[in-house]
Amino acid sequence: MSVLATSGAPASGNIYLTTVDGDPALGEEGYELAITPDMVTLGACQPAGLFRGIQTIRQLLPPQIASSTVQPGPWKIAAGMIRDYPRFVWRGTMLDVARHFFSVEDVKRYIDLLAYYKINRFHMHLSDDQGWRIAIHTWPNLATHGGSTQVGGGRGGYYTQAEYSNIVTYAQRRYIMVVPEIDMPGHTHAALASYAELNCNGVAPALYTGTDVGFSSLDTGREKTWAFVDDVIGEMAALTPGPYLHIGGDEASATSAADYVHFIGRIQAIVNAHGKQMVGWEEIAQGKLLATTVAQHWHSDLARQAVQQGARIIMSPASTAYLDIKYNAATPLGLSWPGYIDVQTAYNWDPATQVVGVSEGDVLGVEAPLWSETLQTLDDIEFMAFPRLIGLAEIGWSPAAGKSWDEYQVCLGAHGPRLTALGVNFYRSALVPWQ
Ligand code: TNX
Repeated sequence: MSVLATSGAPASGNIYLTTVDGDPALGEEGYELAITPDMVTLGACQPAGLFRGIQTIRQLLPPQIASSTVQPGPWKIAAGMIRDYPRFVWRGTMLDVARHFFSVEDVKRYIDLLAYYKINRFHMHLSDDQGWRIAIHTWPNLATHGGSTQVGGGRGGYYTQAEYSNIVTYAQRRYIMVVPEIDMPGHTHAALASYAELNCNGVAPALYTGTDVGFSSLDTGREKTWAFVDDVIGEMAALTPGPYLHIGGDEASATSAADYVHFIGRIQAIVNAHGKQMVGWEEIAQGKLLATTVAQHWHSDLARQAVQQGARIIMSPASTAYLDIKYNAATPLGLSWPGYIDVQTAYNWDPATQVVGVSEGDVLGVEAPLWSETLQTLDDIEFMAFPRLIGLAEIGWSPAAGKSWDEYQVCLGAHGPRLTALGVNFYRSALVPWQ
């Protein structure tokens, strides 16, 4: 039986949550936990802090508490005091729903797992050459035609705006901000295949189901393109309660350098006109950036140029933070273009020392992208994300000073029974002493 009561005078035997007289130094997400033989008191300044602290309580209780079936207990928790707050405000992961499409149910399940590890940003890669995954009312063919297939030629899919909003609300209730990405001016083949008038030659190409990159581009000199961009950004802004819209901007090798710079400047103004801050992959630093714009580092030193323009950086180095990269040569799923990323590599890096000229104060936070060229099911997602995403969550939350693989691997090993109880299809890396 579970009982939730509201009271200013909790009796012993309870778990007491309060934001009354919360310490402002804890910030938005920090919390204090006092566990005595009598009761558990969780205090925070903001509701988000209580939510994060509840995840800690869940993780302090025995692993069986996470089971979906009724367990006998007893539910013991060690006594002690915890004062805890994050190092970075942006602790994210990205899911590519364009190369392969994932259902609302699968996405919600993934969001639940993100919440358990205090991830607070969920970046959705909603469009790419192989698929357009969000209904845009002013350009309906994007979803109905552009979303109709996926890598390998299977049936794709798309979210209606109501379904998408449902995901956003679901995440919000877990204090996770959804950051939508519409990738432009490259990675736009699905859009070009959906509307003839977006193409230089006025002809819509056939849909694409391979895995090449860098071959498509919006025609940046065409006014129809700008009507399209403004409509899409406008609808996405209306669907987005958070301050950020991600415009992609990566691998635009089919766009000339001059057109690219022009494109970034103009789309940044459009994003701002719709009341949002632009986020883009670090290539956007070739354009003129506003200080409110955020660049996402993945594989070059362009992030430094973004910092020189006053922009802040999300650190997603492909060689350590990418969840779609194989753990090792034997991993059945994933890619290996930046090498392999075992569980130790995924944990052992520091966002403040990755790129020369990008230091702690320039870094908004960290994000682990999961590209889905080779991933088709929720089981596949879980296998690539877990346990590496836990390392990313740790990098984003804990101070760099206390970092130790020797200690971390033991803690991670203790999460084995928890992941099992949660039903997660995780990779049992031989580097980890699983319990
Ligand atoms: C590079 S990372 C890409 C994606 C691919 C990914 C595969 C980035 C901004 N672009 O288009 O899916 O590599 O790892």
